[in-house]
Amino acid sequence: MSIRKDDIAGIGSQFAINGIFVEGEEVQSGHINTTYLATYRNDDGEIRRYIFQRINENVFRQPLVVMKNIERVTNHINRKVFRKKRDFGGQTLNLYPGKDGRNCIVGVFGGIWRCYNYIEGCRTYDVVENTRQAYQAAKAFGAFQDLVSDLPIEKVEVTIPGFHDTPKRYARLIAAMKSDACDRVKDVQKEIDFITSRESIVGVLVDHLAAGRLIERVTHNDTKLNNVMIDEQTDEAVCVIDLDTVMPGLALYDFGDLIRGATSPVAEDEPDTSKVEMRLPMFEAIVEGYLETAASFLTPLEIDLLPFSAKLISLETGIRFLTDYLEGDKYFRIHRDNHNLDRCKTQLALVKSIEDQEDKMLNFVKKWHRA
Ligand code: GN1
Ligand code: MG
Repeated sequence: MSIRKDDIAGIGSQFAINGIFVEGEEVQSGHINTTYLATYRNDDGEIRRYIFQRINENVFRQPLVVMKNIERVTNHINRKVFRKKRDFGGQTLNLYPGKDGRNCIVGVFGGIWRCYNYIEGCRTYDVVENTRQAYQAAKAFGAFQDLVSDLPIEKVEVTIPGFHDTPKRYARLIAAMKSDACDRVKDVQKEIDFITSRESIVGVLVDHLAAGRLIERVTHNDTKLNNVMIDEQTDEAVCVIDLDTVMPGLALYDFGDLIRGATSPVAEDEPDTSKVEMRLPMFEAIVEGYLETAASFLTPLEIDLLPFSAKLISLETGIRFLTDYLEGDKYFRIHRDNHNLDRCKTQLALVKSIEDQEDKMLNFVKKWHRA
């Protein structure tokens, strides 16, 4: 549901922000929440912009817990960034409280809303344009993991159980296939065959975790390229956004998702899958950027599994898109018919491209590791 400009002003009046409302517009970003950009003018004429976001309660069943996680993480990061004057681009993500002092408000038309500062002079990219952007994005997500590495894991709650539990995602796809609620299975046999022939890999990371060979850390869990604000002039990553899924997770989920989102020359929903490719130079740039900020806390097994995680998270995301397609497009927002199916197909094409290059990817990681 889209809301009117007056309504955006009404939402804004519930937050503790100064100035007079000038304008507001919806921002098309992300598949889950609804986002608005609002402009305010202060008494001295200065223009300030804010992001208002309505949390999708179908996806985030405990929005107040999501907000608690975000508040903890942003406070933790901002304290450290200011204290150490560490170069993190100067701008950080801040939550603006409601006038009642809480970290979110209940909107006049319902829903849970939060307000962030708009990060000025930056933009996001859906498709990576060069290796510098890939490197910068990876460095930013590695820095994020590093900054929260001393935040005790029990301070961050699980808001979507089993979010990156690939076997659970796989089981849900099989269930969706069996019930075939929308009579769509007949159109996706090729995709189903592709996925089921890879069943043996879905449990690899959760098995390592269960056996104690991998440990949970505070992770971002949604490291899409467009969740990094990149400085328009310098192409440097300034700030990581979209902290909704910050939860205990594996560092490898974040790395894998980065490769998924920042190596292909085309968007996630490209209808022509022949254009999809995991480009090795982008992979190498991401490894270098990520390890620059994350190598100090990663274990040798985590480093060895970097290429595998890229394959697994791409497969997992393909599974999720296909499941949603079979269930009737109830989770990811769609903008056209078969949108989730197109998204699934690009993910599977990416898995294939990764498989074709997995040896080279592993060689690169090992070379870096020895250096
Ligand atoms: C969703 O909200 P957005 O668009 O950043 C999803 C991610 C998927 C991604 C695929 C909470 O992210 O897990 O990887 O779409 N977020 C949630 O594009 O499910
Ligand atoms: Mg998101």
